Amino acid sequence: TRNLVLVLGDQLDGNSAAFDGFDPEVDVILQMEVLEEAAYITQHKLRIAYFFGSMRHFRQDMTARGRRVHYVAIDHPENTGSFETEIARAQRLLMPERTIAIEPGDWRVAEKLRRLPQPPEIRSDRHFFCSRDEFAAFTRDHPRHILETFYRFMRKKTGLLMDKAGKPVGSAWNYDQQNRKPLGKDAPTIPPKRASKMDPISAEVRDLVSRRFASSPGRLENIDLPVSRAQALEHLEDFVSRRLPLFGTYQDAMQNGEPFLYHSRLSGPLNLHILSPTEVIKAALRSEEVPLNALEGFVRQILGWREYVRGIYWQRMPHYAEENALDAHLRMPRFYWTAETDMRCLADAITHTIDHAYAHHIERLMVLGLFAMLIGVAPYEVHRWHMSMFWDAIDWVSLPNTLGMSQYGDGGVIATKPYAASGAYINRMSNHCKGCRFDPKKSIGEDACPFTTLYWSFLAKHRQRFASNGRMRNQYTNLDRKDPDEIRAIRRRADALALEPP
Ligand code: FAD
Ligand code: DLZ
Ligand code: SF4
Repeated sequence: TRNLVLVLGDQLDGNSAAFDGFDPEVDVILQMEVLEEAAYITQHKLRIAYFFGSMRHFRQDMTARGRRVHYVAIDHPENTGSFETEIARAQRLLMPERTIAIEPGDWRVAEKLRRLPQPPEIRSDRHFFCSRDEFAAFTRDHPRHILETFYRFMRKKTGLLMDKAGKPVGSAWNYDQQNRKPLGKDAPTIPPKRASKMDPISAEVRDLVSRRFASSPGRLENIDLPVSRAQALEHLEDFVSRRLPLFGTYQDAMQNGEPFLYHSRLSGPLNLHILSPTEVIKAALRSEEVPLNALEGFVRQILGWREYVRGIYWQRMPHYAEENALDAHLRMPRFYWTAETDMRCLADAITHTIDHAYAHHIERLMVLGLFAMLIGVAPYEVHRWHMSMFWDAIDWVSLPNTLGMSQYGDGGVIATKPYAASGAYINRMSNHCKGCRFDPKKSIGEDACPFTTLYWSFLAKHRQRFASNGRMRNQYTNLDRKDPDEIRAIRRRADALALEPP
């Protein structure tokens, strides 16, 4: 063997830089299913199934292209169960002149590769619009490198949604004010969930996971995720034609019993590199029926947020994982694994997570993440739970979103203020509160909404840090209208709620 080309579970792109100069006569691909990656934190059955299913379909695609794949399946008798030992075993077996890989998506794995006795040559990952070096240069040139600055920089750099004169198409950079509608009574019918078909490989993986990972969290029934390149492309087309036109309008909406609404569910195929962000954006731009508020909103998520959090991750790891600006130390409440809570919004978002290894962005941020921040869960614990439960979680994207955006653990790098809100926000954006035993308007009393109690208590507790933040002025003005006795009662109830959430 001349080159041994490592393809990790989140690198399933046959045209990645690892394949530059690939010669099928003398080069071999190495793919490994290893127990350590499914066990270093406990993981949702669908997440394990999604990785194994996608990896096995990638092997099939590569073989069909005439490339040789050395594939170590999880139940191969000689499988030693970790990347280090499996790479060493393959190197002994195949005796390559060189081992090649692209940057992994996890700092922990990158360190493992770096420390191997025969470390691979690591190539930069072309999947992303912005390389790590470019991001470093961007932050050097823009000391206040918030998302909005980065996003405009990326629009100009790529020319996406820019007109010939170099101005943003439609002459505004964003249409957020049009993108905050709740579903409401006269909302259109939500398109049915798109399910990818079961094929023999997926069936084999389903049986494997139900046998070997029976005690892992989550349900396996909804194993209909796009695992192959062909399925992912169909899924993309379906999204563009049926959901994208209303993606913007209902981007922040929540609806009881409706996990997907107008969201794309493309994070999985994107993060495993089955689809490239360029082709996803191009598919969206090709459609003529998509209004600008939807198009821009969608492009911003992929060209802006996705690239931005990756940049921050690689720039700030490893210390980023330890940041804990609000000094929060609780563990995740037990109901995050079971959905057994009286809080209807949380029960619904957790049910989506258990059933689909998925919740959409606002559920992750303004329900699941918000409650954890308000009671004071340690930010890394929230990230660990998120890594356990979501099909699309990879360290580079989960950590900045969870620890940074949702928990304010990084002290304001990703978000310039904490995403703190009361039950009133959830009530405005969803239909959860009507059927809930709590009242979103109340902050004290048996039926007071825990979010509302905890919100005021959070503001009072962190007054020192946030009262001078101009973007939080209104929030503090409202807090200051409250009577000190009421605030004392709120804080007492908040302490009790944090210890024993209902
Ligand atoms: P859509 O709403 O259809 O959005 C389209 C695409 O935009 C997504 O597929 C995704 O690729 C991209 N995108 C949107 N928002 C973000 C963002 N903030 N960061 C990066 N990409 C974004 N996304 C992940 O891919 N993996 C994670 O582990 C992850 N963890 C998160 C944890 C928390 C606490 C929060 C608040 C957000 C997290 N996100 C994560 C971002 C976002 O919630 C998901 O990308 C999105 O919900 C995936 O569903 P979708 O594909 O239907 O997204
Ligand atoms: C998440 C995951 C799982 C469950 N299993 C594997 C695996 O068996 N083999 C593999 O190559 N990758 C797996 N992954 C993804 C890794 O945990 C990790 O996210 C990436 O390797 C980082 O590049
Ligand atoms: Fe959630 Fe509070 Fe509304 Fe109940 S009242 S659904 S706990 S926001």
